[in-house]
Amino acid sequence: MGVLNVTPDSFSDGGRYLDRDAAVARGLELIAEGADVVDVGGESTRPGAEPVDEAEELRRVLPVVEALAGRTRVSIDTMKPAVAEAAVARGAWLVNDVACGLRDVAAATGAALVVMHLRGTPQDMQRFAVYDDVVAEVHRFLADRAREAREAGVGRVYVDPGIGFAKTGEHNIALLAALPALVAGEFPVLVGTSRKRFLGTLGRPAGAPPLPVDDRREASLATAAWAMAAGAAIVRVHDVRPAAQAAILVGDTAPDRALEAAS
Ligand code: HH2
Repeated sequence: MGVLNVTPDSFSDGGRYLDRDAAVARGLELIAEGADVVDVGGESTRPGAEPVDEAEELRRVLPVVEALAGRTRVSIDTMKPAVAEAAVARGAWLVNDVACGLRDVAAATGAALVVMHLRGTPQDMQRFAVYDDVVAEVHRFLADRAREAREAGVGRVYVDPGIGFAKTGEHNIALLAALPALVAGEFPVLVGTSRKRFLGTLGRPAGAPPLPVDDRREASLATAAWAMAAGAAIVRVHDVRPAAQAAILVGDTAPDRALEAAS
């Protein structure tokens, strides 16, 4: 899954694809690099991000969803029911529900759904990064929400531990280490680590500032490869080409594609 943020303020690509044509061109580039799904978002969820008005979010994402939907599977990354509904009406296949509020839209429209773990809102979520047992609590939350979605009539439900959402670096690492247990559950797993802050702190002295976003690519790829090797069905990444290569290496794609790539 390639990330396409049609926003001025996303933490790693904010402002680069705010223009419709630039966003569509980037979406086509992600497909050419090997993305099977393009995740279109019009509102940043980074810690402290400013909320976006519904009309503005619709204006940002709908033309991009519409242009890409005929060419690949499109996912809509939103917290607003009206945005999810309009995007599905324009061809989106998946509702990426980062705030656990869009189950009924997916059920009513027939779209697939991602249930992601989050506490609070992007504005205040880091205040809630307190757990007795982060793995048990997140896995239980996901299983409960995913079963509810299935019972509400959603046909395909993915679960996502929400790396970086109301989590410390230690929580993120514990959840990544526990991916095999999540994969062993009932629902296919989606994981998004790409360029996130905690990757910039790995191996750094305590108190040192995290590495800048552009220096988190190697750790992003390492975690994507780990997630695929652990059996994640979808990894959400900004840098699709290396992740697609890693998918072949870990045998995540059909053997004939791996063979083609090797010849
Ligand atoms: N992470 C981000 C946004 N959406 N969706 C899912 N399912 N899982 C994630 O881990 C996830 C997500 C944050 O990354 P990004 O889109 O790059 O930044 P921003 O929220 O600032 O637009």
